Amino acid sequence: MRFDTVRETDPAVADALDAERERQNDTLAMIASENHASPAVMEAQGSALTNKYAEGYPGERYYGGCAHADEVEELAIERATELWGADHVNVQPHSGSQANMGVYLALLEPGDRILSLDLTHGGHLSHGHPANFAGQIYDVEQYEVDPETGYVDYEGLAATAETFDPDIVVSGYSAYPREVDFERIQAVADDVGAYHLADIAHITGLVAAGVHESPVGVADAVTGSTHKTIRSGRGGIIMCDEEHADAVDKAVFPGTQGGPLMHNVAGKAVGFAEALDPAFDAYAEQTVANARALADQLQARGLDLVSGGTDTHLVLVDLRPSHPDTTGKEVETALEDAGIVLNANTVPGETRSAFNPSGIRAGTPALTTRGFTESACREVADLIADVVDAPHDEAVVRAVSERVDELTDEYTLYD
Ligand code: DSN
Repeated sequence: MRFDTVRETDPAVADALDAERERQNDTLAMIASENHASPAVMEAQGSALTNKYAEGYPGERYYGGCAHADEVEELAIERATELWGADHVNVQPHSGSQANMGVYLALLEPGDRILSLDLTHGGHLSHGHPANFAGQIYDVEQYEVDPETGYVDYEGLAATAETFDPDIVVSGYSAYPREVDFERIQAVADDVGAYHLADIAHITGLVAAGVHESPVGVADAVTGSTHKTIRSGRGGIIMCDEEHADAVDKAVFPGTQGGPLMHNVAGKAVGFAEALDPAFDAYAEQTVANARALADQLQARGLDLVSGGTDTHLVLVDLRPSHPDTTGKEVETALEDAGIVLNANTVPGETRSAFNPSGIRAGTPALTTRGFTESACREVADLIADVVDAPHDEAVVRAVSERVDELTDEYTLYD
């Protein structure tokens, strides 16, 4: 894709699109929620379905001309059902946050109580942060990770559930490197008569490949995003038992959304088919092996990891013990100058601000898509550690940048 047609009519946008493709080719994408979709997924997302309104569901649309929209949505549903094994799937949410909104609308009343993990401990805005709709519409209490271990404090969660009496318990996180014990959280929800929403936005691909425990069939509802570890078209998904199917569908449309983004649903369908190929299971396993290699080498270089390692696709570095005067933002900026793109992140017990926090989060889904294996990830850990040790040393940043150039040439992305 060279954006030749866009260039004829809109060179300014074509320049930006070309530059973004080059940026992705020439840098290491280590934002844990990002991945590189295949050319087939991107082509589907750029298709004529972007023009189509298809309010409703296959076979029951409010507009005419939906035959092909129906075909595509049915394929996405069929493939998602095969990947995750849910009774019912809704592929229309525009994003993971929209998927969560749909579940809340389906299962809760305004003012009901949500028990979820604190944002600075790895949770997500849509789990009830005061700046988010969920924190404004619902009554939110939060649980935390154990400050000693960095693992979810399951006992604290159970104790808070006893006193708070939530209507829903939310599991599944955005900056949590360890396997989530969905069965244990379900038991807490059962004890207090609450629903359980498992938000697997980050780990959809790991769950589909069987390298992380699945909450499907355990939790009342499972939400996810479709472009992270699962590497399909951009957007969200909801999975649930038949019991909640009708309420979930009505909550997505007409409850919280209008017309589905059918071009993105097409991208989901294409990406889900790719994920059904056995090669995807190997990809997901390699993603976790790469994150472990990254974690081991970062630790060998003296960096402190929340929870001491990872079971997933991401690591969370707490800079305070090893580099008390260096902030996550300083490291993020210096690494971007060197061609390694990750994000500054809050850490449990955060003592700085959300904009300039004490940690960095790094993930391996996109590097693994490029073909990186453990040895290359260990080298990337060394490059990151070099910059963490000297974020303002131009010679260090330049040396890392030169090595990144060699790595991106070796592990090619898009032609
Ligand atoms: N923005 C995503 C992440 O980086 O985790 C979550 O929505």
